Amino acid sequence: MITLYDLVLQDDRRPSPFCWRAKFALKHKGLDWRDEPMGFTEKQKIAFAQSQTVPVIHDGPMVVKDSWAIAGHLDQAYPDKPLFKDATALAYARFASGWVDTAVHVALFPIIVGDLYDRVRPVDQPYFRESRGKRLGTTDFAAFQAKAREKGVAAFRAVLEPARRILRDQKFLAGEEPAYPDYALAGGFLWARIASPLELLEQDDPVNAWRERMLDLFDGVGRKAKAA
Ligand SMILES: N[C@@H](CCC(=O)N[C@@H](CS)C(=O)NCC(=O)O)C(=O)O
Repeated sequence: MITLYDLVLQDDRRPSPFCWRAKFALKHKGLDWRDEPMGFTEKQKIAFAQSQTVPVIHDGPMVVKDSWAIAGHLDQAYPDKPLFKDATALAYARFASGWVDTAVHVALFPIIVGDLYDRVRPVDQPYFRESRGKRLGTTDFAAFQAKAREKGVAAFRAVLEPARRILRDQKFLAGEEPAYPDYALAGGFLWARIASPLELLEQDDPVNAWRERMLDLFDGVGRKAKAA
């Protein structure tokens, strides 16, 4: 059985967008796994993988860290129901993941950071304050978030335009069926949903309809996850 090390917040909330990529990849392939929750200050749990971040998976003798490497491992070890059908699908998935990492997450983090901090386990809050405080230049995350939202929600919606253009014409980023580009973007939305009650999208946004489809996928694994 595969073990997935997954970031945990208060009340067993599991927000990590990268862990969601791994979970969707496992579901896509119809693979079962066992979750091992890891708080921000429990890095000793993943020391065996020489990793400071999750996801990490333990799959028999194989230890794999990093969501992208995990997707590649799963396709190699379990060729059925490929995540990447061909070189074009692989390139598109890489592009979409890179776009989510560098544009979508970057636009999202400032507008949810205060809510996220409130849901970090108290034992992990000093670590979060110190590490994210350095990144943002302040530890007053509530004030930072309030200021960021003044322009940040509109900016976040604008960042989604490339996805919106595709989703006007087709059900998923990958076509009629979801694939890794969808999982990468859905990970970002699950991060937000689990960390913050902020309503990110307008009702009539095609991205909103897509997000609903993504929440329903695989027996509603995303929808059933504890939200903010
Ligand atoms: N490139 C990595 C990024 C993983 C990552 O940043 N994970 C975050 C959770 S979303 C983490 O483990 N952070 C631990 C920390 O900040 O100490 C991947 O794709 O797996």
